[in-house]
Amino acid sequence: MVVAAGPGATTSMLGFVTQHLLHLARTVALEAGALAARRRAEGVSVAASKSSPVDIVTEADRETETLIRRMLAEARPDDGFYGEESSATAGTSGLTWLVDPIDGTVNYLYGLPHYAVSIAVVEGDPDPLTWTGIAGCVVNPVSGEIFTGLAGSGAWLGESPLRVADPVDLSQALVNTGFAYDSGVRATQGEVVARLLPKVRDIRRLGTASLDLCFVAAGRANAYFERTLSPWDHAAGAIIAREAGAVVKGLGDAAPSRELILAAHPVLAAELEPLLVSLGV
Ligand code: LIP
Repeated sequence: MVVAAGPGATTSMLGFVTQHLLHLARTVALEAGALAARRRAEGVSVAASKSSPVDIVTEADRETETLIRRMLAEARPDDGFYGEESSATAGTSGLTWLVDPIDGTVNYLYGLPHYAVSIAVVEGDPDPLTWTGIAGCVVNPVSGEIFTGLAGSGAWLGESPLRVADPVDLSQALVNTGFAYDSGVRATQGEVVARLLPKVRDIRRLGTASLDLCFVAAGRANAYFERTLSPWDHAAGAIIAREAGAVVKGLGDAAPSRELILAAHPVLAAELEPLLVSLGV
């Protein structure tokens, strides 16, 4: 990992730099979360729809991303930026910030207290097939929960270390998933879930991918899978889940991407993936 620490950088210096990146992600996520919660209390309306009539953005999504972008640019002007609500900017430092200002926007619109600010920094381009995750932070401003992860160092909820749940038999697994904004894709995803349901303990559709990944990290779910996610939806949560001991992958040897993200204890993932494939995921 070459984290702009310069030639001759010692391990402790790299550790210091990556700790600094995590601290920055956390500081910015908390400030952004406070803004999103304030706007929620003031009342939220739809500003526009994006890929489909149900894929909406609110003014608060945009305002929160503007705040995050400004704070990151002030602290690290040479880094790249790739956020859900604004145009991407390439950097010169070799690092890129992946930002979802309000993950779970539909929950946010309906006043469901389950949405999050998700911020990650990766080495390389904002491409989940090639990037190296360095640090991630996911904040739920309503619950006050702060999930963090630092590559090679661990994952935490607040100050408490996170560990995935021990593997269970598939029939005992609580599985989180989600559905796309495209109604045709949703129809297929619904059929897969209908076939999966009798084979697992139960399904949870909570509406916020970053928190779904953190819940796997915290043992609040045994597994999570979803198709059609964007890089900003899973960048931070994937680092946190991996550092808690989960495998976070795509199909076969692929990295997680729009095609599929699957997160679970490695033993459970090895059983769940072929089942999902056989069910037509
Ligand atoms: C959402 C994800 C969720 C998925 C939704 C949407 P957004 O992200 O967190 O898991 O099911 O379709 O992609 O749009 O709220 O940032």
